[in-house]
Amino acid sequence: MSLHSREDIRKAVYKAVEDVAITDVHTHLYPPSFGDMLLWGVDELLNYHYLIAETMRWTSMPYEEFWSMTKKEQADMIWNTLFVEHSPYSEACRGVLTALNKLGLDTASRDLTSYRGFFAGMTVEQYTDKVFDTANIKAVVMTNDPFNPVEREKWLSDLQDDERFKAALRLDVLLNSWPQACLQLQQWGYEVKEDLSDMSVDEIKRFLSEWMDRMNAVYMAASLPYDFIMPEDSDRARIIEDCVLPVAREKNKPFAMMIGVNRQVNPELKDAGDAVYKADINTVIYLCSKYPHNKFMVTMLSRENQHELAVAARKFRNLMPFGCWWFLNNPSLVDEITRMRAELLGVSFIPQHSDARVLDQLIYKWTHSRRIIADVLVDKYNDLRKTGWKVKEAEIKRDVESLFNSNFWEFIDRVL
Ligand code: RAT
Ligand code: ZN
Repeated sequence: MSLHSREDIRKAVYKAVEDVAITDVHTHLYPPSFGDMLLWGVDELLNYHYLIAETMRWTSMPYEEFWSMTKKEQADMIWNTLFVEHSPYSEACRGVLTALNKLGLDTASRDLTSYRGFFAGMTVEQYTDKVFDTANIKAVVMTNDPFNPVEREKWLSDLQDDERFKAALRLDVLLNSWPQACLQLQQWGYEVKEDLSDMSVDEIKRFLSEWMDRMNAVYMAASLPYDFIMPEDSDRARIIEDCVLPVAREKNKPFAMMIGVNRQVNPELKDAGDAVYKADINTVIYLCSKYPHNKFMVTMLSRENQHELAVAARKFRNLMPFGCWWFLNNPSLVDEITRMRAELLGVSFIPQHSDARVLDQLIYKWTHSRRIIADVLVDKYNDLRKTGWKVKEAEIKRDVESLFNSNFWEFIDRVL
């Protein structure tokens, strides 16, 4: 059926975006079988590091004092500071309210105790089903760190499989702290030396290959600083070129690079202490052009890098830009970045990931993102309509499915 007015298009786009079952390509979630590693419930929602940073702006309490409080006390303080004493319209605050509202709780009551009661009455398994259902999510990709001792034990034990949770092998320790990773690998029996001899390179490849298989990982990933430069004479560059990329190619899986963090500008804030600075797109260009048979998923943290990343993706079919990451996951920036990507790349990108650290965040991050992306698409299809092109409902559905789900899976499976 073709659509003859902006209003017809709006309805069709909103419906397609509402109905599409999403693959969320980057989160920090785990299945219920990972026990305490899966965070959920209102106290965790309030203790999100985005909200901790916002709370600390209002107090002169020493940071250690905040960290020594119980999780419930911290949540109380965050609630009072950001929701009671001031209006909660920052994106991270609004998100808490969207999640509670979609779960059927009365946000008008402002009654934190009653919200706590709601979560206390549910098992994590029931709640996981409810969140996937409410947010209409098909699958989420986790962040799986083999150097985290708690996580490592989970993978070495007899895990129950949950098809909704896909693994991604996270390599931050290997790439950003090689001496520490080297010691750890030695303790696990890999014959590696700090000087990265040929034997060490083979052993790192063995480690990567074993863990890709053990996790059945859909990609390898790392968060990289703003001064990540390649080519470069460094341990990180050598490990990427000699170990990560050969294994990624052999397994035909992407290497996901999340570039632009300015780490721990305020260490007292812990997870909330990282900032952003613009990175060098030429590093991405170097990798994509030197390794045309490797696939790269890339998200960059600085707003300044977004245009050049989209242009780079026009040049390299082995480059898939994804998501509006962390400080970019705000309505005004998601709108701007999605519009620009649509204009430069058409349908061939992954507009968003949630980065959810707390299960409940899937609900709000996707409610907010679906709406903004839908509004961009309405404008784009309406522009097409004005040229005389027949805008068809089935084709809108097809494109929406690509953006929110299948572009990722096709990229994962594609052989270059
Ligand atoms: O977005 C975040 O929550 C950050 O703290 C990071 O986890 C970032 O997304 C990352 O994956 O390194
Ligand atoms: Zn993340």
